[in-house]
Amino acid sequence: MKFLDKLFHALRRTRESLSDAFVALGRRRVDGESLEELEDSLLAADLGIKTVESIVEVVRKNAGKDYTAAVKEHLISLLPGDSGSGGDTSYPVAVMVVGVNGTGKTTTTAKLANYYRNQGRKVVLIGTDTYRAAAAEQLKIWSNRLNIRLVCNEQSREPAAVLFDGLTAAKAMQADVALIDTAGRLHTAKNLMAELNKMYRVIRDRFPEFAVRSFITIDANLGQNSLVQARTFTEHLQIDGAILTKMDGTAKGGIIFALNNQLQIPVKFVGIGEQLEDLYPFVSGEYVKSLFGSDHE
Ligand SMILES: Nc1nc2c(ncn2[C@@H]2O[C@H](COP(=O)(O)OP(=O)(O)O)[C@@H](O)[C@H]2O)c(=O)[nH]1
Ligand SMILES: [Mg+2]
Repeated sequence: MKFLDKLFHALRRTRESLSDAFVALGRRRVDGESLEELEDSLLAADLGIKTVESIVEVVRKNAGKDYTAAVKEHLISLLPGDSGSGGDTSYPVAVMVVGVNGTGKTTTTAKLANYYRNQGRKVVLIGTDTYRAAAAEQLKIWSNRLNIRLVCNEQSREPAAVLFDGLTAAKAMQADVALIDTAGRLHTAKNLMAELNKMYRVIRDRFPEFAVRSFITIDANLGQNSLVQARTFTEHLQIDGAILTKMDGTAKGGIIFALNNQLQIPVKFVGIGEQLEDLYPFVSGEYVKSLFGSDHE
């Protein structure tokens, strides 16, 4: 299956939740009542109140005309531009993958390793989730499958120390990309943020030759709740982009609009499955086309 077809397939439920709303509207006259129904349906797709209100406004302004085209254009304008698509950066780069447990950090770290390697980059994996034995094991399996070097230390209780070792190895190997899988839970969110900040400083102060990027994984299934989680991270850490995971199979994919709008975190990648290649470097025009998808129908 071609990749864009796969993306289209993965977005099916979100697309249905959006297009159902417009199909219902299309059968009726645009008036107060039908617009209110549109608003309710769009809210159910987790677009967030601000985004929904702006869409309804576009429909209202274009009532009697082809408002679908205007809505598509409007949605594209709400998404980050394509210049920042994927993981663009200078090299070498240390990429921290942060986020709440279960949102897909470890899987995404492996997918990113695959992505960067396919771009011709030399990659190292660093496993700093030293709080759970299973975490190291999971990353080890990916590293074997990818045949990419992994630096981790199950005996260590010091993520920053493991990171230091990992970056030392990355430097010695002249790696282009060091991908850092982090812990998602400590005793408190405060401890977690302090730990992540410490790691950030290790890169910045001890390995200044590395650019730093931190990406937050956000589970699309959590809808608006995921924004609350993400806000905690952005309040404490420099976050350069979001990776929206598990977009396959969810109807709540509208969250992508709220994310850019409310938290000003540009989406860099979208996870559309559990395999290594199931990572989509985000391009807004393509994405919106997949969400409405008349080309494929
Ligand atoms: N369907 C689907 N599952 C995903 C995706 N990303 C991660 N997962 C699954 O989500 C679960 C948690 O992922 P994991 O990487 O362990 O999360 P972590 O706790 O943040 O490291 C695993 O079962 C993954 O296979 C995705 O894009 N789509
Ligand atoms: Mg993990």
